[in-house]
Amino acid sequence: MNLYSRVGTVGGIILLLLAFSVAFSTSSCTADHSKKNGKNATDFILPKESDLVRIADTVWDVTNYTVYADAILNNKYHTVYLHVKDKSGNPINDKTLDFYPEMSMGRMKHGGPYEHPLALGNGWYRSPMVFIMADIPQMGIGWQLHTIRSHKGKKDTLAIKIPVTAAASMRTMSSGTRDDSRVFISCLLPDNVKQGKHQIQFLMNKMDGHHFPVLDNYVIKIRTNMPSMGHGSSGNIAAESKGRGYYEGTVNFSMAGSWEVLIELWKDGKKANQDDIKYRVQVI
Ligand SMILES: [Cu+2]
Repeated sequence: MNLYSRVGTVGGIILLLLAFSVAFSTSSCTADHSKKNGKNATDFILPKESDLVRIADTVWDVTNYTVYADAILNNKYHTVYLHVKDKSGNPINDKTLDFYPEMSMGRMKHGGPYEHPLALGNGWYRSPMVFIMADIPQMGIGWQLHTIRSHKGKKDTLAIKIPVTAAASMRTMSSGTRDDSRVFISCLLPDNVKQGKHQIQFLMNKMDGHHFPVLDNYVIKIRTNMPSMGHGSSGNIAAESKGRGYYEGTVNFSMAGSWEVLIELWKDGKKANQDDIKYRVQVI
């Protein structure tokens, strides 16, 4: 059974708490901050503010911090941006700036998959991240973006509240696996897509205490189903590793309507996922 698809039910929350209390008892993050590995020059293009959604705004130590994202934050994969300016509106480019997402659920805290931010220039920083659950009202602060600045060898952390609501269509699923225990598979497909063939991308991470290392050594097999009509489609191509935890394949929605994308995680020629993994897609 899939714990993370059942958040919202009391049973699901209790199971989640049990799972997290085991998983998050280890020490804090000491990850390597190698920020530019595997990046292309085109990765540094500045975002257009008008294309982004403003998520949060705060002032700290006479500096303005504004969080933006590709969309209103849901419990799924997002691209998150931070724009840092001084009081006069001048951009602040700080090579030491770092940030990471963390969810506080009362007595318990956990993170999610993310990459250390890439400094784009002009005060902009960008990181992909996966919110593995939505905020739960009445249970702790919820998700925050912890932003770290270093001055003269001293580190300061600013926690910026970033609301994360439940996705209309689940895009981040979890499953037990044979070799990597619990993994998270985020499908990057939007809720609605046009009829026809599409590239389909996934990000795959395992959960290792507070860390969510990427997994590159799987093949993600893809099948489709149209529940109302009892058929699938041909022309689906398994998603192969592209590095940094990303996979890319092809999915074919041969007509309009409600579809399911069913995936299997294969490793060393064997099916490795222990839970069913299914994404719902509305084809228009
Ligand atoms: Cu949580």
